[in-house]
Amino acid sequence: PRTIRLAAAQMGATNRTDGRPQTLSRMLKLLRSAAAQKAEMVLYPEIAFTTFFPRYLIHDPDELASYFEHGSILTSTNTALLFSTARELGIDISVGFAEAADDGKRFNTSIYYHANSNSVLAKYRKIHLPGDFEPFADPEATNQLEKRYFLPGDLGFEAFRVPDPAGDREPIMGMMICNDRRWSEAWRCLGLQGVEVVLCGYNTAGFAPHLWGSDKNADPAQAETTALFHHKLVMQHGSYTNATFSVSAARCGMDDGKYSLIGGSCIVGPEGNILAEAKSTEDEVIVADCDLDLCTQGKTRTFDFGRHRRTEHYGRIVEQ
Ligand code: CDT
Repeated sequence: PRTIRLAAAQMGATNRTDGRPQTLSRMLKLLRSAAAQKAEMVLYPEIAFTTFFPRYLIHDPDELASYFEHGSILTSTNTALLFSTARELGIDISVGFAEAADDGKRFNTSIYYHANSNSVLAKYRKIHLPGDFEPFADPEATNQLEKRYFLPGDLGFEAFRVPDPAGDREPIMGMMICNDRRWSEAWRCLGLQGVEVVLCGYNTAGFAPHLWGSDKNADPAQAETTALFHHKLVMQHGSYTNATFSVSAARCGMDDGKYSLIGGSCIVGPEGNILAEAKSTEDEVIVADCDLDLCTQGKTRTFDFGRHRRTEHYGRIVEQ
């Protein structure tokens, strides 16, 4: 078996006023917990170092800039400690953050940090940006202004092999970010590269009727249940139909005492089975042992793409 122990570090409420040191110390605590449980890789949520700021219409450029990471994520004062600690503990990290690139472009990004080589092995920039450019007219609505603050990712869905100095497990991994997980095309692009572990951090609103286009008078608890159902549905479906493990990590809880985000961080196997699942909507680490060889069954039988796909009929998928 090619078994690796994977973890998700779910993060609970993170408010607009929370200082970065406070949030970073929570991330370090989660890192130590994952390492103590002998996880070899831990996934953090989308935009993990701050609150989920795309929900606010921010006019002040300095405030907006404060949510972004500028320069090298490995050495910047706001983030360096996470990576140096991961290196000391010998645990890989995948983490999401708002990226201010050197050319001035801004992306919703995640990276894979490889502790052994102290390097960023792969970078992904979110492709499916949900929500709107303009805020809703209703001041009570929860906004999702990702189209305002980010450009669509320009790096594609590139799988990558993670070196395994201790052995020959070398998992093929791929990253997606939040809304990407709802799109079968994203999964298939990774699946076609033989992906064995898909990593996906997310911030998913619970009760937010404007965003979801649902009834404003709906029961908030029922709306949360539906949002959680859709999250698990796509993680399990994507994992199964691409014969891959997946790890998802939520930023969740009640931000600013007002904005609810679902939990439900989970690790899913290649048959679509849930192997581990968060119980709370707070800071929590989940772990699972994942034998990558279990992907072989799906990849060589039901979802052997080379033998069974009928691409001559799929043209519409890539038409504009
Ligand atoms: N962060 C993110 O991508 N959230 C979206 C919300 C959808 S808004 C209708 C998600 O797909 O979970």
